[in-house]
Amino acid sequence: MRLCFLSLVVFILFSCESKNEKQPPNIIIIYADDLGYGDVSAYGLGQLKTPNIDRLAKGGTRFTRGYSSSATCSPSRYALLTGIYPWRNKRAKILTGANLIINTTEMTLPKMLKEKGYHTGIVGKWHLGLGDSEIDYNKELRPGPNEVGFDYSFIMPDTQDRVPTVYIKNGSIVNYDPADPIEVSFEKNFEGQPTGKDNPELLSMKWHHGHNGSIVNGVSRIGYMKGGESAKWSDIDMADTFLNQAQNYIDQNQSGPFFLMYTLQQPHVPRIPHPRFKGTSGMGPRGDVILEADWCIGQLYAYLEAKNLLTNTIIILSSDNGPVLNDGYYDDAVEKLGTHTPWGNLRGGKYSLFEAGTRIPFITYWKGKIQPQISDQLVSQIDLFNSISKLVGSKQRSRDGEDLAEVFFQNKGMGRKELVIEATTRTALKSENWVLIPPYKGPKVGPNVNIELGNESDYQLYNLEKDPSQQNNLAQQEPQKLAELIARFKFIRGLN
Ligand code: NG6
Ligand code: CA
Repeated sequence: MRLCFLSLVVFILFSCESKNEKQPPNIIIIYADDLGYGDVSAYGLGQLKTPNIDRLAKGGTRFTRGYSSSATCSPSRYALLTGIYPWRNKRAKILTGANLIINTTEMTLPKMLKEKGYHTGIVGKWHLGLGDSEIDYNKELRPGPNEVGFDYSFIMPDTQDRVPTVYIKNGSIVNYDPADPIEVSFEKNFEGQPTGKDNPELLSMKWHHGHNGSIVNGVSRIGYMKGGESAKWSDIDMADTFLNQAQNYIDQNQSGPFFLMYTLQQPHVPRIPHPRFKGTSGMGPRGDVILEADWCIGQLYAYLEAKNLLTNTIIILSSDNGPVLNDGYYDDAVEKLGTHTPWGNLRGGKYSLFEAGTRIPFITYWKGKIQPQISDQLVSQIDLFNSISKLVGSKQRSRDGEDLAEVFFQNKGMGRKELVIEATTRTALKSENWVLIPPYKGPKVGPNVNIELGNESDYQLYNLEKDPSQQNNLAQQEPQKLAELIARFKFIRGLN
């Protein structure tokens, strides 16, 4: 009898083991919004403490030369999901109330994973557009995430600073009341609706530039909105809402394999932490919401651990673009920064062609599989499609990504040799340790945001190995290198 019982236990253990071995790993991409290279303490360059991100960084591969595809949001997200350079798609620009910019016939990361038997979900910020003609928020909002490969979606449509300030679950507005229809305009206000411009007395956080439209929860946004009272989100609860959604998604799909995009709203403006985090960083709301995001990541990690999912789940953490302090509200981001350096030792920030625009925290973590390592291989989010495709045994390959599965998930192999990055429709080339920035018209420093954008009347050439902060333009001294990189840049971009 006892023997019989024992062999049953052995059998069960063995079959669980072999099921896990055969099943491809779950994949979670944690994607922050405007988190800088120096904002994560594991990078050792700033003052904020992010212990939960650090745990992933210290237990996995922390990339020192990991790039987003663009220095702004929508283009980076487009490239991550498609493996296609955003500058190939005219509509892949910062979106405001726009239509979906991914063609529903296009191959995407979640579609590819679905083909391999994954359940796919996205929770958090979307910012890739909705619908294919004029958007009516009182109807199903399709096509959207569910039409480009996600089985489940719980999203905010654009950003916290844009209307409509509502969540959308699988194409429908959460808590929608048909008796209170939603109207949205980015051109003009609806009669009788207060705005940040006309009613500053109603604001709990004042706008600095842009962001003077409809007021929701004491904060004025980009655009105008009327109706939808019961559907409006609570900003202070957003982090908890997305975390709970992410955990529910994992709970429901724990038999796996699942793919979850957990797209955090922090630290994009308006920065409105839950009161639990208010004042915790000493750096004002920007620091506080980063600590809030870090806490959420810790909670997600603990949840996976409690469910025994850690050894069969890959966690990839990154950010859609570099940091910005004043992005449109008076929120003390500049005043309370102290000695913290969100951009680390890099030049520029969000919107910039300089390094801090696109070089961002980039970490891959897989307990027991990826050994702790700091990697200086050149990698980009645009490579995740091909690399994950390789990992799960799919034959799908995107046009612009490279297969860096070994670099991302196996502590070996070589990264890219070269990469084109984008910043508000301008592009630049990274080639090994060199950076080429073509001449662009426009201000050297972005008005209001006070970030060096990379615009110069002539070519700029930097050697990052010797000059990580891009202080010495070598275009004059290195004519041969310059000519070589100009030729490569024009070739890749198809310019002549
Ligand atoms: C800009 C907004 C900025 C931010 C950005 C998008 C103004 C003046 N500025 O147009 O606040 O919302 O768009 O950021 O409105 S991103 O991270 O989603 O790309
Ligand atoms: Ca962003």
